Amino acid sequence: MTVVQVGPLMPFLVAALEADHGARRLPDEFADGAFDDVTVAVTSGRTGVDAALMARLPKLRAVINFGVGYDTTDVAEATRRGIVVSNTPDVLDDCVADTAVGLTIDVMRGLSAADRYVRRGDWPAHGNPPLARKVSGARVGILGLGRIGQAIAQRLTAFGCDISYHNRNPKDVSYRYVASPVALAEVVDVLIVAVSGGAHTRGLVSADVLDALGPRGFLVNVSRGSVVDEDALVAALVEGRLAGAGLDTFADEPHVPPALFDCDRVVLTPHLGSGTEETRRAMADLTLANVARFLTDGTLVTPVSGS
Ligand code: 8YV
Repeated sequence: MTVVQVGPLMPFLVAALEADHGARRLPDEFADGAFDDVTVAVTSGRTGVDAALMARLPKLRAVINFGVGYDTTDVAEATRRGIVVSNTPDVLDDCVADTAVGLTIDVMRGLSAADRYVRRGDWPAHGNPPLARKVSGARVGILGLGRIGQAIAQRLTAFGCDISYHNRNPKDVSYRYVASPVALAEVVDVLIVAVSGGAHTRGLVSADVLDALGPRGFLVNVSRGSVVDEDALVAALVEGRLAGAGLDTFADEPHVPPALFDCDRVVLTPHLGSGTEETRRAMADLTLANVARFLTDGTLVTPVSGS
């Protein structure tokens, strides 16, 4: 069986894949025609394996994804071809939820903006910055109450926040279910996006949802940039029709709309939700466990549903 890497991966994962499986990187390290041997592709949510690449890997049987999100891999096409797909659920829930809470506090309290204020020397020159908004007790809406959404809710419950959510189906939880994203945005101070990416959630946070949040509302996104109508978001922020946004993900990463660079009501982070040493190691371990299991008996430790 030939294992290959598709797209850039964490250095410690690359080292283990090379040492344990002799896994080289596609396509740069493979000559034309050498693709016939490939049976296992290890990739990340950043790159994935699309239908065109599957067509060039006729013996491919498994796509092992580093990351919980696998929207860059064509799971329907994989299923059609008898290719199984795995991801890395659970192990990153804490860190992504921590990031969501961090962005919520930062954008509502204006911490990063205040840091810039101090560094610019504005404090002695202009006095105290404008007042911020209170996080404890705020009305929080969570879009997507999966494992990460529930970890966010649990943390913000400890802040005394009033939690509502929208999900494809209501869950057996004590938080209030709201029937649509617009209706949810209408009744909260901050909307936190935690749905999975892909065709089913593309543009879910539409201009209408942003209007419903309104000039006192905040948006936090730790999911995928594709879930938000980014043009509508930029317009709402620049025109002051939204109070602020904490954004870890963007439509065209690593590119961020330049109009946001000068906007103090936005906190911008470079898709670092799971980016701690501990969690990335755990994700790499689970990725390697999936490779090992597949090579041993053809099954996966954490298959994605539908594959
Ligand atoms: C990773 C993520 O950084 O797990 C995910 O879906 O978005 C992040 O944890 C990313 O997948 C690595 O490419």
